[in-house]
Formats: sequence, structure tokens, C-alpha cells
Amino acid sequence: KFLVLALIAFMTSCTKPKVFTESDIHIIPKPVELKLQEGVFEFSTSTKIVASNAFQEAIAKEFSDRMQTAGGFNIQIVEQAPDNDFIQFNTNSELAKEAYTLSVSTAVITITASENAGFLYGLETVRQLLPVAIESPKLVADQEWVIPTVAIKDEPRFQYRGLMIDVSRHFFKIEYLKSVIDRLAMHKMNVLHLHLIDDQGWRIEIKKYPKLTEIGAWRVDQEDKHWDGRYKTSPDEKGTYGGFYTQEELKDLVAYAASKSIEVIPEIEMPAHVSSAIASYPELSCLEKRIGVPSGGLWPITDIYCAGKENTFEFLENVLLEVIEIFPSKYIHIGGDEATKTNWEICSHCQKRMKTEGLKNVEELQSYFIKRMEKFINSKGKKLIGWDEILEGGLAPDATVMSWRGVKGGIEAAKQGHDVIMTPGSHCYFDHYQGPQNEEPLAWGGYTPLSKVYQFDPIVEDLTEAETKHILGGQANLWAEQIQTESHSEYMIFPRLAALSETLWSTKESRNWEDFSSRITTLFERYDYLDINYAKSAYLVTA
Ligand code: TNX
Repeated sequence: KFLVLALIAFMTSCTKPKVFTESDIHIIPKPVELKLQEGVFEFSTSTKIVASNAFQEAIAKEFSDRMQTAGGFNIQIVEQAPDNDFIQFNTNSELAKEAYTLSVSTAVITITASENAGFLYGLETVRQLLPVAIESPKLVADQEWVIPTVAIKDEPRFQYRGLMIDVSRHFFKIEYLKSVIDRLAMHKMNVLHLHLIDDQGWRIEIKKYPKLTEIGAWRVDQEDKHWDGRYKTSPDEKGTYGGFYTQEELKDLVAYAASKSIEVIPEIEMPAHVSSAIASYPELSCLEKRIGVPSGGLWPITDIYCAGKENTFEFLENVLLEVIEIFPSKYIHIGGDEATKTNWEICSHCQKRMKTEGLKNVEELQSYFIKRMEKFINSKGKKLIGWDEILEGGLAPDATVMSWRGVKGGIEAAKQGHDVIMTPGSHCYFDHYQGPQNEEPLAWGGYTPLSKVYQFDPIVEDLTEAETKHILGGQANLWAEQIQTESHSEYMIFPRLAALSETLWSTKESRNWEDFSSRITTLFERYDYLDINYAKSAYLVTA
């Protein structure tokens, strides 16, 4: 008797379509508006995706591949819509940039957007409506591939949603950066900022200055676990640790990112954090002393570009000309942070420059430097971004400020009518610890658990409406002094990226830690399938 009852129960559970409730929906970042309806859409071998341009085809193909791998059936990509059982992309130019609506009925899924990003985000939402097993790298048996019928209206709160990866302190392969791009798209983020140059390595091939990568991309060892304040490299030692990206590789990366609606912003540091350049071309510095590429952290580093000599500007303009050919991004980031200017105080070229330009101090000399670079960058149709130190001595006329030493610099810049990206160390530094220090891998310092990231809000003060408009969004920064491997890098990024994505995408009113921390467990299951080495400790700590 029991067996018969069990069999009946089993059969009804097989035939009855699943009924979804709101608590079954765990999308991150949380959509702006979601109305759950009755019924389900079921994916099967007869489901098709109608694509009408290359971008749609590419995202449809990725979706179809995922279904093939996990579900074992093929979803065809077609040009003409069949009668029913399909996903379609519908263009509506009235929708805001990046916005989309997603309507799922039992017969048709329609993603409406005005441009590529919206189509991608709509499909990413469909992915998150599907069972987590959709992420599986191998066939999952006995899985129903159904999603609830819903009506979603969604758009980002902020237009700039970024992640910076420091590839100088440690070198990461292009394939890894591509995987980061995949995951940024999954989290509806849209900027990858590449910190290509720092003291410890020059990572971009510049054809006019081959020594930058022959010498500047290599240091003696990668042992800089302890930021112990010593140069380990002499100029004559041959570097063994390092690497760089060829221009071809970077162009390929940029194209890959574009296929996921992600802009890659290159950062070409100046005037400081450039020992790697000076090791390659000592004449770029004030003292022209021969130095090696440091593997650890001598701090402060006084060997910076000379602001007096014309050849510094000629060099930087030539470098930027090549950079601009590779990166179609609207922005070029020129760094500008942490310049120890003691050599500028004693350098005759710098002193002369200050005299002829009527500059009162070295801060004004840095401002002259950045303004001059901005003129060049603007003349090539690009905009300049710099870290908030570019405020000192007077901001370049059209510069965008990345506020890292808290949000003060950003507020000041917005008040001056400049665009701002908020990346305060307190909430956005992914090189900080995210759990109890004694249980975590060595980090740079600081303490930024998941819950702290979730508290981030780029708009912090009562700014006027016009000033608020200047806050374009936010970004997390992963400095890599202590990060030697891809899996460690992933560990620092995830799951904090999920919290960041919701703070930058979802409405302020919908922000709710309890709700987020229950939804994120589903995302962890996806991360598990995707083999992402995320930090579990971050979740446990609710500072
Ligand atoms: C400061 S943040 C830096 C980086 C370091 C970071 C360590 C910024 C613009 N400059 O060079 O890697 O601190 O957290």
C-alpha cells in the first residue's frame, strides 16, 4: 500500500508543473521590478532563439551551449520566429541605455531593449531564473528546465559599474582576464579597468619603446609576500618573474569584452608608480639613476617621471598614441596617485619648468603635468580619468576623478562640476581581508567583508541634483601585491563582486542585507558549478 502511494506521489510530482513563488527567485543584482505570473516556460529540444545581429547571435550561442552542456539538448538559433516556444529580442529605442524588459509567457520569452547591453542583461536574467544546474560543466540528469512566467522591468542605477584588476604587481594571463569578463557580464557589470603599469612591472607592449617590456616587464622573483621595503632587484640582474600583453592580445581582449558589453579602460600610470619604466629608460627620471624593477615595496619610491624634461612628455604621448590604437574606450586612466615629489624639488629641469610656468609648488607642477596630458588625450577624442590626487594643485578642466582615499575627493570634484567614480578604500578595496585574519590568506590589510561592500553607496552626501549626476558610479579595486595566483584573485573578487553589483545596479530602496544574504546562497551554487574559488568566510561575517 505504501509503495502504491509513493508511486502515485512520484508520478504526480513528475507531471505537475512546478509552481514558483517569489522566494524561489534569487536574481542578483535584484531587478527593479518583477511581477510573478502563473505558469512556466519549459525549455526543450524544440525551443529556439531568434537572433537578428551578430551580438544577439553570440549571446544566444553562449546560452544555447550552456543548455547543450548541462541539459544535453540543442537550442537552435534562427532568423525567423516560429509560432511559439522561442526567445526573441525586440528593439525599442525608447528604453534607456542598458535597460531591458523581460516578458516570459508559457509560449514566448521576449527581451526588449534599445541596445546590446540590455539584450545581454535580459538573457543573463533568464539564466538566473533557470535552475542553478544550468551552470554545470557536464550533463545533469533528471532536471526540468523551466522558468516562471514573469514580467520584469530592469535598469541600472549607475552607468559606471567597474572592477579594476592590477596586473602589474603580479601578472595574470589573458585567459584569466577573459574569465573575469565573463563573470562581470554575469553580474551585469560593465567596466574592466586594467592597471597595466606600476613599479613592479610594465605589462603592455609599446612598439616604439621595446625596452619597456624587454626590461620593465620582468623582476627577479615574485616573492613579495611581505611588503618589506627593500629593492630585491639590481639593474643588472636578469628578471625571471613577469610577463606582458602583446598589442594583438589586448585587441583580442577588448573585442571579447565588447561582445559582453564591457569597456576595457587602460591605466597608464604617471608620474609615479613607474619604476618599471625608469628601469627601462632611466632618462625619463630626474636623476637618471639606473634602477632595477622592484619586486617588493621600497616605499616611498622617489624615482618618478621628470616633469621638467620635454622628452618625458614626448615619451608619454608616443606611448598613449599606441594605447589609443588598442583601446577604443572613452576613457584613458593616467593614474596620478601617490607621487613622492622629492626629486622634483631638487631637479634643475623641474625648477626651471616651475619658473617658466609660474608654478608655486610641486603640487602645481603635478597639476601642470596632468593638465598637459589631458590636453593631449582630449585632442585624440578621449577623456582623462585619474585617482583623486589629481585634485591637488588644481584639477585638469575636464578630468573624471576616481575617489579612492574615501569619498571626500569625489565630493569635492562633483562640487567643481567634474564626473566622479567612487572607489573608497573603506568599501571597495578587494585586496583587504574579508574574514577573520587568522583564517584568511595574507592580504594587504584592511577589513572589508561582504556586508561592508553591500553597504557601499556612491552617493553619500546631500549633493544637489546637478552634482549627484556627476557621480557616474563605482568600482572595486583588486590591488595585487599579495595576489600571486588566479585562484587567489578569484577568492578576493567573489563573492564581494555580487554585493558590489547590487549596490551599483539595484534601487537604493530595494537594498536589504537579509534578503541579499539569503539570495546569495543560490549564487554560491552557481559559483560551485562554475568552479569559482569564492570566499565562504566573507559570507559568514556580518560586520
Ligand atoms: C594605494 S589606491 C595604491 C596602490 C596600492 C594600494 C594598496 C591607489 C590609487 N594606489 O598602489 O596597491 O594602495 O591597497
